[in-house]
Amino acid sequence: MTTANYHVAVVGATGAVGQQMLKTLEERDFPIASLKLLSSKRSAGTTISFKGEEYTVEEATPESFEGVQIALFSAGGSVSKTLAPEAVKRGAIVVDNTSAFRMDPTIPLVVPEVNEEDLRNHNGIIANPNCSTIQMMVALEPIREKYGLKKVIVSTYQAVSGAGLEAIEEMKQQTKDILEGKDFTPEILPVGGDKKHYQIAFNAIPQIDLFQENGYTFEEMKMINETKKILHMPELEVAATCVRLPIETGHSESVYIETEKGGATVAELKELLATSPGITLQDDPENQVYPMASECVGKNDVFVGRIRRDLDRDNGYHMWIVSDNLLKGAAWNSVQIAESLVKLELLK
Ligand code: L14
Repeated sequence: MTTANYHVAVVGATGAVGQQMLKTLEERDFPIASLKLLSSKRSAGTTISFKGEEYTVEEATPESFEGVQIALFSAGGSVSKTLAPEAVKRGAIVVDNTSAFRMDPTIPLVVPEVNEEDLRNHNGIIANPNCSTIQMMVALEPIREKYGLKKVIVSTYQAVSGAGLEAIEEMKQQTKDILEGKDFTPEILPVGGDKKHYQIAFNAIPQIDLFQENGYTFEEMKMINETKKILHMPELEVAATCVRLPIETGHSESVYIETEKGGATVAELKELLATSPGITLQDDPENQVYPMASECVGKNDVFVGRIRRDLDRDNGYHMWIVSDNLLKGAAWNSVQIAESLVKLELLK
């Protein structure tokens, strides 16, 4: 391990993910020589405290990245598209938490527990996968490695914080308005940029991100395509249905898989997952032990439970996978990538 300290920038520092990035950098005691907090013009001027010091958030411009060695981006796809190449031009490595570069074949898409070695092929930008994809990858990789994987069918139960601080506010205000019998007008969810908006309080909305021509949403296609890329399995059969629930933070997933080799018992899968990196097994039906969104908030691990053998197929399994979408789904995975870059001596 080197003992160097690094010049770090966080782009989108005032956002839901940016705030968790700062908290995570602090907690992990990432070796920081200097820290720049950047944002859109709108949030510039805000002050944020980090390790007891006050920082003023500056508007991100190409020149902001002079002297920066590692930049964590989470300010939306268009900011990443324009500014990430500018940061790289100035010598920084970018860890990008948007969908801007994830499917670019020249850019590694990394979950450190799964494909850390892909970092070695980077050209300046590293993509952080979608939150729902990340937690599923951590749980499935040990099973893929030992038993092979043929098919994955996932349905998600996603929290609103992935859509940002304004979406959280909308859910809370709506809940209050409904309980008080007041009128309200949905303005953000399911997707800020789409034509219609629907009630999220006391509801379940089967749309996350925009619809694609094939009838799947972009969030569903992200899960499908990113899974194949991270596992290096273009032939893997994957289907996804992504649903938004009125939960502030913590994504849950009902996942059905078919393994290549059949016959593993539930006890064997439990033992495997309990001893795999980044996973906490919570699976004891007799004592009503299973993962829940409300319990995962603030924790870095992926929680797995409800593991059952399919009743009709001896290579089919069902499970419930839960994680904090702002941490392992975003901020922690990004900081973990930064730690991996240091460990692999890829950060100059
Ligand atoms: O692809 O609305 O990084 O919850 C993650 C969360 C996009 C939208 C991504 C949401 C996103 C999303």
